[in-house]
Amino acid sequence: MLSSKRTLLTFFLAIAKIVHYEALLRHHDFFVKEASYTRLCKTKNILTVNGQFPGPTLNVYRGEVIYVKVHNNGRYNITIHWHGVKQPRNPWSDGPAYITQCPIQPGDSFDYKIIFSMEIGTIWWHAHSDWSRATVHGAIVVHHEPGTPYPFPKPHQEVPIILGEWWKQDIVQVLEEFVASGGPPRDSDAYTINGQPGDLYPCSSQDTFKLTVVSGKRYMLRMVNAALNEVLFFAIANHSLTAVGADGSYTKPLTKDYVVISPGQTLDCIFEANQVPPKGSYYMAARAYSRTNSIVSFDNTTTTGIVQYYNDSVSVNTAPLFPFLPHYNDTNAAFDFLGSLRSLDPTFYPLNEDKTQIFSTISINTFPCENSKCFGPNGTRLSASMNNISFQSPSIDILGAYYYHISGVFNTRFPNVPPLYFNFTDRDLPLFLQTPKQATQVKVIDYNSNVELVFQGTNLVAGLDHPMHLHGFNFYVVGWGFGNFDPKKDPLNYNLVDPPFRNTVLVPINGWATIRFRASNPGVWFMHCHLERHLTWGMDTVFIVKDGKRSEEHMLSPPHHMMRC
Ligand SMILES: *[C@@H]1O[C@H](CO)[C@@H](O)[C@H](O)[C@H]1NC(C)=O
Ligand SMILES: *[C@@H]1O[C@H](CO)[C@@H](O)[C@H](O)[C@H]1NC(C)=O
Ligand SMILES: *[C@@H]1O[C@H](CO)[C@@H](O)[C@H](O)[C@H]1NC(C)=O
Ligand SMILES: *[C@@H]1O[C@H](CO)[C@@H](O)[C@H](O)[C@H]1NC(C)=O
Ligand SMILES: *[C@@H]1O[C@H](CO)[C@@H](O)[C@H](O)[C@H]1NC(C)=O
Ligand SMILES: *[C@@H]1O[C@H](CO)[C@@H](O)[C@H](O)[C@H]1NC(C)=O
Ligand SMILES: *[C@@H]1O[C@H](CO)[C@@H](O)[C@H](O)[C@H]1NC(C)=O
Ligand SMILES: *[C@@H]1O[C@H](CO)[C@@H](O)[C@H](O)[C@H]1NC(C)=O
Ligand SMILES: [Cu+2]
Repeated sequence: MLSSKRTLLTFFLAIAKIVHYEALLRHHDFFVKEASYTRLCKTKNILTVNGQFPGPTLNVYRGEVIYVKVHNNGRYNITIHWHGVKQPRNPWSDGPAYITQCPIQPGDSFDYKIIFSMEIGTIWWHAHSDWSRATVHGAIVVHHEPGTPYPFPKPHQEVPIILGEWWKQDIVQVLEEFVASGGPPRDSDAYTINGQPGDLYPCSSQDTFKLTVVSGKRYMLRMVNAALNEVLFFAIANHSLTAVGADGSYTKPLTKDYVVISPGQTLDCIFEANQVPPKGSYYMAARAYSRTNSIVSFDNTTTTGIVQYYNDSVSVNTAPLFPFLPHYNDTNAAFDFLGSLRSLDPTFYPLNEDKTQIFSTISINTFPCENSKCFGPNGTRLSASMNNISFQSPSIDILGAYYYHISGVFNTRFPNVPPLYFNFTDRDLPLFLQTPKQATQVKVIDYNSNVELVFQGTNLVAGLDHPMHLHGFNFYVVGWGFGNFDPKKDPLNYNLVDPPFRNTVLVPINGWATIRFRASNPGVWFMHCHLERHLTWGMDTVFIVKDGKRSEEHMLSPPHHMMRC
């Protein structure tokens, strides 16, 4: 009797635990397949995960390990990257095609082991092959262990807000046309909020994303910029936003009327439903931040969603109020927000000692046209580089080549400094500087060394803001500024107290940014501009972080199902 009671109790405890974890499954299946979607009055097939656009949100606890089996039921090669997940010692499941794996071919599957560590809040997942990430993406929400409070008042509801970019054309065609032309890509036709363009676009008002709120409650927006090529401003009319997290790390609360989010970045923002009756309804809206010269065009449309109060009879027939958004080219507004984010983490360490220092230019470039039919400036073919090396994607993955000692795939000569110092941000630069070298060059880094990397934007071809993303790490953004980096003066102003801890830094147009991280994660880690067109053009490199001495400082062995190219 007693024993059966005890069994029963154990049983109920087990049930309670199962129920608690039910929503947070450790094994997931992602079926990559085409599905038909209608946007902007036009129906087309897009690549999706499980037929959903945006794809499913993964909910996990901090420090968990989960498995996602990706079944490629589509027509194209694909890989998935877990953006912002450090994957300690496990580059095998990081995802970028030909960097850490061969793509999953149609009909095949691959089981990703995703190792979470210190990430908290919102990060995301997306395809990392060709331009499939346009529609193959979704949020990852990393929750606290049960019972641990947030470092801010608990929101009433948490809502994913995934910002995307939509083309009427098939994205495979957009990419092919772009590569063939040598010019810039065709601009997108719309931005989207949770897959919907919103009612400023034709045929879209029916399905505009709506968030119904209760007066007096607090809401947390779990925001991802999944757009391919544009940094975005976002705001909600009459409601300020308080950022409390960025790129899977808490920030000191930062309250603004608008936020800025680059491709690759995530933000956790809280707003209060604080309007008094008649409460009305309010647009949330996003549009591009794109400052450049006339060579670069961009999609200047605006996507909207609606914040609607419960039980509000007044607003049903009145137009929602529109928020203030800074002008497209308002660099000061963009960096007023980005430059004010501060890390909350009290364990910050400044990484001052024994630094490996790298100074890398990031540039748009041109090649002479091979067939006199190129649409870059003056008939050239556009390109991009870091330290004048335009990264050439190999046909055997770099991780496999490194692990199995296959020579001829890459070399380790990525330079610590640019080949030439010039006035990087000058208005007029000589044309001979524009042509880069093409190569597959990586940077090898000792285990546990402190790395300091200064990105210097240049005004070659067109100065632009570049969101630079590093796999395998978050880094501290200790400084940034406009113009040329001054190695004597600028380090004196570094924030070595509470710099933001990010995985993607927006380097200001014709300016610089300095990041620091400890290379405590052995493996092969891609570093690239998260504007998809610049990634394709070669604004990329790879860090190989060597194994440490002890076995627990070694890269894990490849899983037995790892495919080889
Ligand atoms: C797909 O991946 C395989 C394996 O790497 C490769 O041989 C093939 O060329 C790829 N196909 C395309 C269309 O890129
Ligand atoms: C909302 O904001 C607009 C413009 O920013 C302002 O004119 C209006 O008074 C505000 N409405 C409320 C209800 O706060
Ligand atoms: C957007 O760009 C188009 C084409 O360049 C232009 O005609 C239009 O005026 C622009 N709209 C806005 C709101 O700037
Ligand atoms: C909406 O109004 C109904 C009826 O007055 C009330 O029962 C309900 O609680 C209200 N809902 C909210 C979310 O305020
Ligand atoms: C931004 O655009 C406005 C309107 O097109 C223009 O007047 C202004 O000079 C631009 N500012 C910068 C910094 O390019
Ligand atoms: C570099 O170029 C900028 C923009 O043309 C100019 O203002 C600055 O004076 C130049 N710096 C030097 C050192 O020549
Ligand atoms: C990049 O390298 C090419 C080829 O060596 C050279 O022509 C060009 O001037 C270099 N550009 C810069 C900015 O260093
Ligand atoms: C195009 O050619 C003209 C004339 O040679 C030159 O002034 C201009 O800088 C070139 N532009 C680019 C982006 O190469
Ligand atoms: Cu870029």
